[in-house]
Amino acid sequence: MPIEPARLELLSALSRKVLWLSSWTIHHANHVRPNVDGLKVGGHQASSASLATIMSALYFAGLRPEDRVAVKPHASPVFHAIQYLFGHQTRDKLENFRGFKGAQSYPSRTKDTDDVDFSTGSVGLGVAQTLFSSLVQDYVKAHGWMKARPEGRMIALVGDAEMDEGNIFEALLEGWKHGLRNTWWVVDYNRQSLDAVVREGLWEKFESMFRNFGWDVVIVKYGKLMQAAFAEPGGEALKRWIDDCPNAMYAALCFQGGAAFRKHLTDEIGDQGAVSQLIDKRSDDELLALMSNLGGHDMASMVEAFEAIDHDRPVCFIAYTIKGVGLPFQGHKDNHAGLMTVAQMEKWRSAQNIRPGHEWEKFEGLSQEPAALEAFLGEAPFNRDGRRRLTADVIEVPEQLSFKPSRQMSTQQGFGLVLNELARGDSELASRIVTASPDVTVSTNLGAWVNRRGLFARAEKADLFRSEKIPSTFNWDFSPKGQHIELGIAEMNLFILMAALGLSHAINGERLLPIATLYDPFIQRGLDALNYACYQDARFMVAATPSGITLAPEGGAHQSIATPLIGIAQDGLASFEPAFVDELAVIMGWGFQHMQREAAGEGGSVYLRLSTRTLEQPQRIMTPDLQKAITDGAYWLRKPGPNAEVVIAYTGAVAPEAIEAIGLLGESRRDVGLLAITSADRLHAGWTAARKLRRDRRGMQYLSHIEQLLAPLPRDCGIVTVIDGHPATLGWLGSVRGHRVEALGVEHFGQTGTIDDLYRHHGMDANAIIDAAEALTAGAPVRHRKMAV
Ligand SMILES: Cc1ncc(C[n+]2csc(CCOP(=O)(O)OP(=O)(O)O)c2C)c(N)n1
Ligand SMILES: [Mg+2]
Repeated sequence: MPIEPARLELLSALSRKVLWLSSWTIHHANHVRPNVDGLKVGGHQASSASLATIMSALYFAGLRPEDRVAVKPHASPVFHAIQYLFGHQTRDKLENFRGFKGAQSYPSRTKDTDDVDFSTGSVGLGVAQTLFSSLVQDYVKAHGWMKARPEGRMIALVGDAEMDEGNIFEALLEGWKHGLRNTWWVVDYNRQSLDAVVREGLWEKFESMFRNFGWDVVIVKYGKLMQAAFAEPGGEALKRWIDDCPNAMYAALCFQGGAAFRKHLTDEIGDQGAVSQLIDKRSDDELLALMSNLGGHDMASMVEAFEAIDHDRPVCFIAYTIKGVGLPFQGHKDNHAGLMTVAQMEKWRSAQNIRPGHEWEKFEGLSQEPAALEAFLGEAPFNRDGRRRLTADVIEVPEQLSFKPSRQMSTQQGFGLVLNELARGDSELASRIVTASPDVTVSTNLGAWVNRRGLFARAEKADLFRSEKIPSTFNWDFSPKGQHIELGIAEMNLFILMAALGLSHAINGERLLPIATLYDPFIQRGLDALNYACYQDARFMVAATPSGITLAPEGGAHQSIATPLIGIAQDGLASFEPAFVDELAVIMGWGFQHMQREAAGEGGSVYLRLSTRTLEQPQRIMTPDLQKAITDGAYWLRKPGPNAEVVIAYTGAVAPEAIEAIGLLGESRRDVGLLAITSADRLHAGWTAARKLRRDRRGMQYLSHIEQLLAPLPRDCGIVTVIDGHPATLGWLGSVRGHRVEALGVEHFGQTGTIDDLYRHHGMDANAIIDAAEALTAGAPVRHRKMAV
């Protein structure tokens, strides 16, 4: 339906205002704000201008409150300008764009105070997140939790060069498998990236690819001015010229202006007849206005394109735009970091009737009645219900999670047993757990959980092997009530799905407790998406198994060395590497609570680094004190005496080697102690926090957990640390109280063999631990473990 003229006028005025405010925000940050040294920012003015009309069409007309948007990173100033007009962003924060606590360079859910649905920054990830968020909405709906809430559309504003990111293609494939709905991707087809002009004909590739994956494709190429000109005599030739014009040439002419267009058009299609007339009857300015009236800059075309969609199929809009449209560097290939000079800005300001000192006023320079504009903004469907961030109640977690114990177990097995126990029960906790795995469901021990809880799909699909009565250990039935989401082998998808599931409380008002399983080394394959999920404060649990070299004959390609360091360094992720299953059960219980803590600075996601190595399990009562020590990161498995000469601090699957070494050391070294470290990450974070607290509040006596544990050790006691991972993970322990440390672990890839072979090879068997202890202590040689035969 054609848009009413009065509405179009208001929308166009607001869109011009958005372009002004976003450009002024960047200009202000660079030229007006005091102390701008070092804050010179480009990368925004041109990239933002590209989307000003499209985003105005969405936010002021097309969007509904339940819709959710991922805005391409460099359109952040446009987003903030729109929020400012809505009254959700302050002038103060705009004036402080990119400054400390100011509006963020890239829209951020956690750091911006206006209504950001999905953070963006690392290109490609926000795009995929909309797809997975739509699947999560389907999940919530199928489980009967949508109540009266209407389905929202998940919308991404995508840069054309952003489409180069592989994770988008991985997501597309997964979306197709799951019958994706309610997802719109609007490609800002300005044919420019950061460095260059994009390849010719890229739109055709996009079109066929999206159609292949079951998407509708809407191409918005010509604005209304263009369409009207095409209908004039000679218009056909003009259209043909536009279609044939190479991207780089079109961009260059947009930069050069109306006269340059005139010269090229006249030289190439001028006919002394209708075509020449079409060109000649326009002034240079009019000709430039016509030639830059691509669909993405034409309010009426964009609103009509959005409003024409009356179905829930996924849609890709390819909207033709000019990077930097309306600004002096429009179309220039170097414009990504381009900034208007003060003189250019002055000129542009007066052209828009904006008085000096009135730049931030909402309706300055617009001829429409402020009251009419204000009323229009208040009635915009998207803005009607105010802020759209939802909340959900906390799901209760039992005091202790149980599991069927046996004397010999691995932590990976234990993980399956804890989930199996949850799956057998009917707790609210179990009903809110959603698992997902990139094709390693069974090999990471999720099988028992999936057998009981089933796989998720919007439509029932029975396991054919079961219906054919062919014996199989696993029940692979899909249903809308299923609680496991089957994914193909793409770890990026896994973590973006975690980001989507782990924000369900804020987006759908329904809390989910997502658990991802994967092989530990492949954390690195999905690392940017994991980081992205944490950056957005999504809440999830990752069980990564098998890990380290302990997977031994499984092979060098699957060994992980760096992941314990990732566990320490990744913000928003509490990392654990338990040795025993009773510890794991405690950590998982704590983890489900941690995932739900939402007070400022509290809570987060959880990473469990697990192992396939079967260990003799300790027979002990789990006391509250022990529970707390496990989740704080460490406890004495053997308490050192007052004159301890050496202690061994171990993490994870190397526990038997540490225990054996301590037994042998005890014969000739005094008061030896054995420290079980369940989380180097929590220990380190606690230590840092305590030091900061003591600095901030002088005189405060508070000691962190690791400081308390190490406090009784004599000054010259040595510490041997050992982990199946990089030795730096625990090497810092010596700095806590000034003890000397020998840090053992893995620094080189790839050797395969038995666990004994590899522990010996990497110097982390009992003998190596003893050697390290001897290097730290004086005294008689220690009896070594028998050499392996
Ligand atoms: C993963 C990642 N790599 C690189 C960048 C740096 N970067 C930011 S924008 C951009 C190019 C953007 O081009 P396009 O998506 O077409 O957006 P436009 O600027 O044309 O609006 C690049 C390479 C990034 N933000 N994220
Ligand atoms: Mg581009």
